[in-house]
Amino acid sequence: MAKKTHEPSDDLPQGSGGETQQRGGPALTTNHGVPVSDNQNSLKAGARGPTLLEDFVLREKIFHFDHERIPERIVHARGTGAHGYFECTEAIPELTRAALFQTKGEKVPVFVRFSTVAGSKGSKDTPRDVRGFAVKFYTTEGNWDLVGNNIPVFFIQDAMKFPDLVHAVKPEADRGFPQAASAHDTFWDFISLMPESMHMIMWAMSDRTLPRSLRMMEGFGVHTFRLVNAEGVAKMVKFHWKPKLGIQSTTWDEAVKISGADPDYHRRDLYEAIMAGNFPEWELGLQVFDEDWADAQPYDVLDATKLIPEEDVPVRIVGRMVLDRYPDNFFAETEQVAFLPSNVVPGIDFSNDPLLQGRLFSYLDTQKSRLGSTNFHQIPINAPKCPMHNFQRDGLMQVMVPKGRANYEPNSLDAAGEDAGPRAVDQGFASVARFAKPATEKRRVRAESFADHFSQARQFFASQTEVEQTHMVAALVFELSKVQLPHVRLRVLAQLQNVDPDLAQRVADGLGAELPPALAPAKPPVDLPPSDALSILKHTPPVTGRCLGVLVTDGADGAMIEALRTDAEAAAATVKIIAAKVGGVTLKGGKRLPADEKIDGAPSVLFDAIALVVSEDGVQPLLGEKAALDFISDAYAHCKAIGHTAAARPLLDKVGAAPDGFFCDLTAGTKPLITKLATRHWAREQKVKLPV
Ligand code: HDE
Repeated sequence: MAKKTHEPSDDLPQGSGGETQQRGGPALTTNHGVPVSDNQNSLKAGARGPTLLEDFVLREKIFHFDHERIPERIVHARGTGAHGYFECTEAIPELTRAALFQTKGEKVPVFVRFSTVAGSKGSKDTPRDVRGFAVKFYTTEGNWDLVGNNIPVFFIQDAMKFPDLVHAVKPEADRGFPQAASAHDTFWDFISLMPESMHMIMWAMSDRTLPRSLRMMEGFGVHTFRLVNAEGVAKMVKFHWKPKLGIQSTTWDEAVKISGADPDYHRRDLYEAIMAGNFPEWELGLQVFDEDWADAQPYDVLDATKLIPEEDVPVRIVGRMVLDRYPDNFFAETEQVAFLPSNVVPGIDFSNDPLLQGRLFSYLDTQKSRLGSTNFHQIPINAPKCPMHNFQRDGLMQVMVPKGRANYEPNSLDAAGEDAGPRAVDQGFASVARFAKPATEKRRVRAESFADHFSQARQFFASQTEVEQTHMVAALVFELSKVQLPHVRLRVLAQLQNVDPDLAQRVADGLGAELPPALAPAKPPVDLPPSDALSILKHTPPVTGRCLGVLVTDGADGAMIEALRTDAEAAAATVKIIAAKVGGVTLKGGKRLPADEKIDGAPSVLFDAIALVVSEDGVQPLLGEKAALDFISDAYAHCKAIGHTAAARPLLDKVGAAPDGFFCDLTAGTKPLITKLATRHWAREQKVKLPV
């Protein structure tokens, strides 16, 4: 007996099968514009018969789906982006003729992509890793891409070593793990054999690789570039991004726990900030110097493992960047954006840095395998916002339709009244004619001036506070504990001896290893003066942009919660309400307060400080709830400010949280807690003995 077809009936909600959904919106069509009448069912020979090959609607839909993924980036695969603008705050025509720096107050659109380096696209946001900080400026004279990192130096000096570095840090070739982690044999094996990496290792093992937020990290162009003015006079330059919110990091224990609680922590934070109108902002700064000055330094400015201390060349602020719009579509914009360090505009030029020179090839080349066509520049996110004309033609996925027959040059078609096409112009991009240091022979060598691998590594360590130094020791001990080859561990220790014997000894002690003698350095290091700009904790960041987690129970004081909210908002910080159930609590007086999060879904690692607005009755069930106790003990261990009511005392006692200067009695006022949102009481670290 033939089965009946399924008719829309009351056992199914609208749109769940069989029927066409009735709602507004444009007509659904195929990719070729044919209106589609049924988006629920394939075309079959009878209700239970085979699907027909003729069903072009189904075939097109599945065909497109099958090819939705594109290769992820070789490095920096995981990222998030935002639109915004760059505004020139100081015109510098004397330094550069770049259009975006000519007039104070002039703005150009930008697109920024932040990324981790080692992990795959689907990895977590908070590994210990360098962060990419890539900015595309859509200027009136073409796109300028400043493709930098949140650390001012790099692991290697020559592009020749980049594939080796990346192979070493990525999951090991035979076993396919670890994901998004440098704590394994092959990475440290490579590092221990590449003393030039030691300066970068100091940065990587510092809290810089554990940013609290993408909004709270610096950015650096890393290489030395050049600025060229209208007269053709060139100066050397390093680019810096300084975050308005200051620099802040999480602790290692927090980063590990955040990756479980919210693997999207950084992208969510950026999204929420922009959606709430709290637009992240950075200042663009320049360190400008000339070649004579560069020649007089003990390091080579063409060596990307070296920085220029800000005490030697102050950072001059010339602009600001505001990110005020989240992408409409992640794939179309953030995934398809293609950054190229070779994208410079008239007025900006390269240096001979051998790492930069290699990058000038790599990024153009990689887009072909990632985006599949030489026409990737036509994708809207990559297309310049100024006129673009040339004689390049055709290729896969060409979407422009050039008119006429002028696809070569020179031509004299204009003599016949035809369009002859574009022509090169005097004011176009022109390379600086002189090499920084003229090369006279073709040679595969490393310049002698690149030989000091340790002085700046030592300077970085010496510039940190004691707390930061302790974090670095702990990071090195953790990473090397994951190294299974004992000779690799020992070789790293031998390299660390050249950075700082005390650091090396502390790491050896942490590993339970004998400290081996120092490996002979290519050039003996010297003691450079410490630089405060290299430390995070020597600077106090503003409260702006921070988030307070408020744990509430039934019977809580609604006025206190309101006061916390008002004070936080006045300081441009936010508040999230956490309760046993997401439905919320009944406040003293009977009013309902909905919660933003359920207690075990929002551990305190997601907040900058916590407030315990609990009642005496409400506290009792929490005393037996692990998630509530962890909420408090973690906030305590991570040295965060804790605001509380008197009723919260038993909770604090139960987790052994002994009051100190970062405990705030909320009955005495809510403001003191808010002022502590961006700082930590590091002295607690000694008491808690947490892995830092
Ligand atoms: Fe990259 N790098 N890189 N890199 N890099 C890429 O380009 C490469 C280096 C950086 O959000 C790739 O489009 C080489 C330094 C960022 O899309 C690839 C060398 C710095 C991003 C590539 C370096 C960076 C990339 C992968 C040594 C800091 C992400 C996908 C010669 C100044 C950009 C892609 C985005 C991405 C090559 C070294 C930063 C494979 C060969 C130094 C922020 O082309």
